[in-house]
Amino acid sequence: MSVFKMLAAAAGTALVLAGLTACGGGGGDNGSGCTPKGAGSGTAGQTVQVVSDPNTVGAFQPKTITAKKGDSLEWDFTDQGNQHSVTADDGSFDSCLQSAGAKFLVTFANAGTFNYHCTIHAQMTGVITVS
Ligand SMILES: [Cu+2]
Repeated sequence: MSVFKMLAAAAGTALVLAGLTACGGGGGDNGSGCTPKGAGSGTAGQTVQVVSDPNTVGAFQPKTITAKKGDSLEWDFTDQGNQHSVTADDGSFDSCLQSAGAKFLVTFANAGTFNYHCTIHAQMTGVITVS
């Protein structure tokens, strides 16, 4: 019985702490702690589909894409079953997790090779080469 009492006491303490934390937290984000960044505006020259895939849960189609400096690329989220993100490996852009129907547009002002991935599916990767 003494063990049970200790567990009950610990649970009570945890509840109090959780309550304090909730009071101190400010709202404003989408609940996942992710704020989209790097989104551009305008018209996309090319579109990458974010689709479901039987082997990797999701995939970017096409996986590799080439663009010219100043071009904009748009990602269209079409996977009805899972959320995905378009997240630059270097952190320069991040769509955060999105559901089917969402779109994310990035303008590439500089030449270079930009690797990106989905934050929750390690096998989902893509590469943009800007010249
Ligand atoms: Cu994904």
